[in-house]
Amino acid sequence: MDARAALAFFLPDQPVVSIEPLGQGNVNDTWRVTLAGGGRLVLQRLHPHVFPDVAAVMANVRLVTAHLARAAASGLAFFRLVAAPDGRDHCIDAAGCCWRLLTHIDGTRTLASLVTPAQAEAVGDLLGAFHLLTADLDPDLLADPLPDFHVTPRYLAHYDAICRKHSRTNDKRETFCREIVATLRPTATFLENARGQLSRRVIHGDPKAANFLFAAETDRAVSLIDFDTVKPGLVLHDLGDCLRSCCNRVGEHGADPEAIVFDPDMFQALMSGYLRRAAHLLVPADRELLVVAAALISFELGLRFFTDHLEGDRYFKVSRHGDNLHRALVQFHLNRSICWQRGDLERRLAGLLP
Ligand code: GN1
Ligand code: MG
Repeated sequence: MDARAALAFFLPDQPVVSIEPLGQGNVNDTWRVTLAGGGRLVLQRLHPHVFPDVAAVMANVRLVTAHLARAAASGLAFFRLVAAPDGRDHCIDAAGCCWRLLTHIDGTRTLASLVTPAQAEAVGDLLGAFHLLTADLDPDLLADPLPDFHVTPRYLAHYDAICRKHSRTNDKRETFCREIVATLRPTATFLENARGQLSRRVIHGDPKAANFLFAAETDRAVSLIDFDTVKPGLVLHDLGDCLRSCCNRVGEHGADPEAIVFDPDMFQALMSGYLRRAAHLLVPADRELLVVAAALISFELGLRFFTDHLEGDRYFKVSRHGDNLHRALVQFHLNRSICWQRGDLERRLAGLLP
């Protein structure tokens, strides 16, 4: 099925003016659809290998979007699912791919990476709002479409299995990655070992910079998108992922991985936005392990990119072989930058806490 055929399923009688690729997602395919009346919608095809349990993903998206619909009054607007005339909100094509249609949030823009502390503060504020708005949603009502997602030791076990299958090359960058993984291996269990003391809740799962929508003309963050990874998890999975993404001003594809810096001013701004709204959601162990979580999620994502590179780019989209190796280097250098600055970051965080 192609995008036009999928649209005909959802909107059988609506003339479509254009269908253009949208965003830079690493996994799914997304298009912006413009209808004859000028209305816009977002069409998506889920990656069948990454999301084998489509029913679980769709059940979560349905539950969370309905829950967030109450947020309209708070000045935030979240997308909704658009159903076909027969009421179905997704369809599976002959190749086994899932298609769905979403409302478009007009008057907004995305940023592949953040550049100003004001943007980071707005993101922290919105992530806090998302956690508050979903605080009364029992995490156990959600399905778990990706059971090992953010369980770092599982990614490490998979990496080990892949290394056993593939012989080593002499590529210096691959050697660097292997050494980093060997060095960081003991840190992989840090969050898993502390699970009992950490807040478990509904998480977004992927609150990277590009998943926040900003108002077209200002640095106000007005929406959070991409709910495929919404699931029960740790608040530190979300904060760690948001920090590793938003405090890296050159983004995940930064030209020179060795020059990647985790920006402490962006960290302070993001956390001040989050804490102003949602400080009471964090327990003492969440606060103690926050900087560790940012370092760990950087390591984890680097490990995921590097493993996918070794496996032949089966999970993350690439334009050429080597893209995942480059992305892995960026995350490993980011981890180093966080570790070098840990004392300063923890002092800054302590200064923000009530
Ligand atoms: C993937 O597909 P996208 O771009 O929303 C990945 C995230 C990573 C992110 C890094 C389901 O997200 O975990 O943090 O790339 N999503 C999945 O850009 O694995
Ligand atoms: Mg995502």
